Amino acid sequence: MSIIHRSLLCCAILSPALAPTWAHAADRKPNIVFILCDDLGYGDLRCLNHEGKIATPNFDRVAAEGMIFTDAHSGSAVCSPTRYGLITGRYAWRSRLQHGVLGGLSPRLIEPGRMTVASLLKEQGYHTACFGKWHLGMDWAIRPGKTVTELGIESPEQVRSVDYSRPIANGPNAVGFDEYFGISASLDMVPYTFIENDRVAVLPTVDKEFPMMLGRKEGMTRKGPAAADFDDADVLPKLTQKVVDFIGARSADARNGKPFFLYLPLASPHTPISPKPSWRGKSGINFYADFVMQTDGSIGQVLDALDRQNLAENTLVIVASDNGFSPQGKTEELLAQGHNPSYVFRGNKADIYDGGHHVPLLVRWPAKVKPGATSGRLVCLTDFMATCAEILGVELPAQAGEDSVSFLPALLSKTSVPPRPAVVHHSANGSFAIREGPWKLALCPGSGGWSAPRPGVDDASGLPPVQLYNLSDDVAERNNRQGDHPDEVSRLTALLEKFVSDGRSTPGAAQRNTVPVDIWRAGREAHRPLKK
Ligand SMILES: [Ca+2]
Repeated sequence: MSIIHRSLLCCAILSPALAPTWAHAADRKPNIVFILCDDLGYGDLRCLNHEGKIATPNFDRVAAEGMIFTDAHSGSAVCSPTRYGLITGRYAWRSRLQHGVLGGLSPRLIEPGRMTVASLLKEQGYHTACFGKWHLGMDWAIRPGKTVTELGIESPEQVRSVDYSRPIANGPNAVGFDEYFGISASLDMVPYTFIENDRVAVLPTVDKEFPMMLGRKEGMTRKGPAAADFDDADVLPKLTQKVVDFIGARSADARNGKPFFLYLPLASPHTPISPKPSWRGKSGINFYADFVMQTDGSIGQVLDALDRQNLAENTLVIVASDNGFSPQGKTEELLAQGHNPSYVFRGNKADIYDGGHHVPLLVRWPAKVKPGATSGRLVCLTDFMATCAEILGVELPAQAGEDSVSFLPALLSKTSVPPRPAVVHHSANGSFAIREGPWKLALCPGSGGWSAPRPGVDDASGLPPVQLYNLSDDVAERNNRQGDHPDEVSRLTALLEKFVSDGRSTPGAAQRNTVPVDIWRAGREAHRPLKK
């Protein structure tokens, strides 16, 4: 896919004070490290929640040495669709995946030929690597006569459908990553074995399952094929070591004009919540809080590795979460200690409420970003792609990054940063919301996810079919203003309909969604009376 270079143009349109710096920086592309935590709540980080009760010195260090975004959102309230949006710059609800998540055996979700952040950066001369939880599907060798669920978690019997000894097609290597090491999906999904590029590292020869939270009897992960030596608690340390080794191995090239892009989608603090023995009890709260602390420790190891190699100055480090806090971390136990993992937001993971998708976003880039900075800019994780493109002075083609808006001007603390166009939110059951300025319109009567009113569980037929909140005076989304502001409801609905029909929410030529999109489906279903 061709990319229009505009480095010269870039210098011409920048302010005179900035142009010489940019001209120099054009020779020194930054290394880029994106650390995506799994189910980490906004309120779990001390730097974002001063009332928080979990020590997070390394997250706090990234914030202190860089910029905090206080109004950042994942493209979805659950794992797979957020990852799709992060990697492609396009909302996942334009893809085949209209609700829920993929399983560990699901086929590839990213459409063939679609540009990804990795393919973009590879084309720009980067060495690209992904270490961690993929959860975007890959084409396993399916045994003759067998099937796996295409757009959801496989059934228990389908775990036997795959010939694990054969290569896997269309995984991370097929969408721009030179190197891949990790697990195919969430750590509570089969198969329990590492994958190195297109092969399982160790053949699964036994069946395993793990406690959803260490030491608790109330739930286990899905049972299925596992490598004999695979242990859930080893995943975070192993991924961390991989990254530390990678930074060491790539440092000479990185200093000599071959920068790296490292995408590190951690599997923590998602279930199975299994901190290593050395972290157990550290928080004094529960094993979830301990696991957050261990995740923080891993981030510290990544930062230390960059320091050791003298790469920190020109490495863009971004830390975020793929969705809000999951109640698997035991909300009541955390609240009892005065720790609200969802901060002041309503709901949690899976929800259309902000607790579902209002996520931490911390960015450190000493060469460019002032330390201790805060931005209230509305950001979506889909914006990563356009941000990378602007850093490199390239223009995205019309058929890439359809929902990606660069936040580089905010990072550089430019004084006149145009506001971001409205952001579309999406919940686990496929409910839509649109947010512009203080207004947020949700096209469903309840949470669209796991908190009350929960679709299919709580009867929402007596509630208004839509919810309109003014977040400037109602950040907790308690006062539905849809009846008072029908004009806002109409305006935001029309804007969302336009984003859908245009196949993009950014300026540019209209594009096609991969499948037809019905923005009312999930809300309509949730608004029907429950069957007795
Ligand atoms: Ca997640």
